[in-house]
Amino acid sequence: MELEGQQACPLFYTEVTTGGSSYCFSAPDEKASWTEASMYCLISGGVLVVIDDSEMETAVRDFITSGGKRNSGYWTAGTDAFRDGDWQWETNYGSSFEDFGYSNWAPLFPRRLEWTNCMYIDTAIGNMKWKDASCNAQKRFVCMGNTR
Ligand SMILES: [Ca+2]
Repeated sequence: MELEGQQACPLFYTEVTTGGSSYCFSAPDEKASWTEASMYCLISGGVLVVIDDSEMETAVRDFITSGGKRNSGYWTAGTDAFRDGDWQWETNYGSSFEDFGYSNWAPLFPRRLEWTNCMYIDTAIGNMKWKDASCNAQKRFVCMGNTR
């Protein structure tokens, strides 16, 4: 957590700079369902993380790794709850959705099952690939805040 300087991120968010871009991330030390995680991010002043490209994914990975929070899964804003197999990011505080422009699924994922509708980053495997799971599963999560 960065408390010095201009405080570029919301309170309790950490600024991560990768490739000239800055991001604000937060990962509470607890687990929640996907919907609970989304609400938690809203209340804390952010949203579940959206991964637009490989550079941003690197920033998310660096953040997770720097926290020493490996061997877990982290919810992102990715979901195919509306149409199975049609993966989208929840954006604008749940009011709109955008198609995945970039993805990094683990081999054999997503499984395209009606009951696995939320996307998480699996840190149990070293390269942090993406997987789908039941949205009711309890996982850690990464919130993204706006940089000021
Ligand atoms: Ca699904």
